[in-house]
Amino acid sequence: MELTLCLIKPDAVRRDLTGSILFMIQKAGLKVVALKMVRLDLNQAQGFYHVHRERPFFGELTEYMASGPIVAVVLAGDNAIKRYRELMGATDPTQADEGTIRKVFALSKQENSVHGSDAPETAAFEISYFFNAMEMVG
Ligand code: IDP
Ligand code: MG
Repeated sequence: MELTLCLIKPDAVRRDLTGSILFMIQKAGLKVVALKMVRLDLNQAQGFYHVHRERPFFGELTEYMASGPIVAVVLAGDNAIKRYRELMGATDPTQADEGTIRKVFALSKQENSVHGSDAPETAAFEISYFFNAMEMVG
């Protein structure tokens, strides 16, 4: 059993796609073990994406992530990190496979509707960024 962090990003929450995205995730067999809606301020968005701080899109990305509420979700399952990344699709929705969340919902490479952890170490950091132990069910 593995854990991964999903974020439903501001573009998707704004368009009332939270339920549709959670439906796709649950239909794929990933289990929701923690969930909350939050609004990050700019500092919090910068902290979450600190690995990208040298990238040219860092300023725009963090402003976008702080532009409205997001939904943070911890997903559990066998091989959950890889399975959820496959379900999300490529970062750029024009490159994403048919049937993936980003292919169906994303607006652009930046406003791509969802985040997913990419490795066990990043998943541990990202989950702890949003949730404490009491907020996660077993
Ligand atoms: P990922 O979300 O598919 O793991 P990353 O490379 O980790 O992609 O980038 C983090 C986020 O930064 C992306 O989901 C997207 O919102 C944004 N991003 C990545 N590359 C670009 C870009 O070239 N232009 C604008 N935004 C980008
Ligand atoms: Mg990433």
